[in-house]
Amino acid sequence: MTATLHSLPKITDPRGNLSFFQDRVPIPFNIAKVQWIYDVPGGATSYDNDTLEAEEFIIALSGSFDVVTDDSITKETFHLNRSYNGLLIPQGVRRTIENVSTNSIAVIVTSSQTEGSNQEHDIENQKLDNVHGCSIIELSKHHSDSKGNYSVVNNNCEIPFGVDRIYYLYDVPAGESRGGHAHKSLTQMLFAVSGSFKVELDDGNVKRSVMLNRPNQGLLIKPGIWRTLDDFSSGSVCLVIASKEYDESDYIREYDDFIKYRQEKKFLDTV
Ligand code: T46
Repeated sequence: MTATLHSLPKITDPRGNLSFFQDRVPIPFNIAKVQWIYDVPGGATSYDNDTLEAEEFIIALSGSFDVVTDDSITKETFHLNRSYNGLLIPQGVRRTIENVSTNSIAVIVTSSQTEGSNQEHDIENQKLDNVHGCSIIELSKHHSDSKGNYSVVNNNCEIPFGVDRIYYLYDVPAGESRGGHAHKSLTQMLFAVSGSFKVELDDGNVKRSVMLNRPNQGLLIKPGIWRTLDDFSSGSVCLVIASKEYDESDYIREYDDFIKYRQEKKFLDTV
């Protein structure tokens, strides 16, 4: 089995670009672990896969790098430099990331978790939360002088839910804003893996603003919270780890409907 390149959807509008993938679409596995590599010194060689038992999907969210694969018969080099292309590494194939450009971000999604990472969280059946229930979670920043930094999220371990979908916002023009809606049941973590942006949270009563500007600092957004993202710095990338697959019927896109939804849901929670 050799590695293969896959194109991801690239949804372009005046607010920038959005690409996404989810469990088994178009990757052939369920997402178990997500890691991102950043602050890698230009030209460095970085990171082999830690196990040959897992499948991987690798994306250059920013900048570029080579992925050199070796299935013990053939060695191949893939140059990744587009946010909407991903490289699928099958089980049993060794890989190394090389020739990393300055300021690049590599995202590696894996089909198995880090051993021992099985802390369970229960976010189902929660009552409607307010903006103060949306916390900032600081992930460990694993560091090596020659290889840069990386952060890791395992399903239900570092974050309080299992990952079903990943999407990211990039090439957002200065002055544009994204979001401006709420979700009925989706929980998400937002990371500024490059640059910075502001997130305004609104539970219908209280508004709260959070600035994200560190690749290892994520904002947990619970269901039923209106969110708007703006003040994107140039070259910023918002990586989102989501608890469910894409479903347009989960969105509340009109603010009046959101206020009605909050009022009705609060009533139901109290009976
Ligand atoms: C959120 C903020 C932070 C898909 O087809 N699949 C996907 O996984 C996503 C996320 C979007 N789409 C489609 C739906 C729309 O036709 O892509 C188009 C743009 O989506 P939207 O206008 O919702 O993009 P944003 O940036 O306003 O909102 C997104 C997420 O949708 C939302 O969940 O919280 O980012």
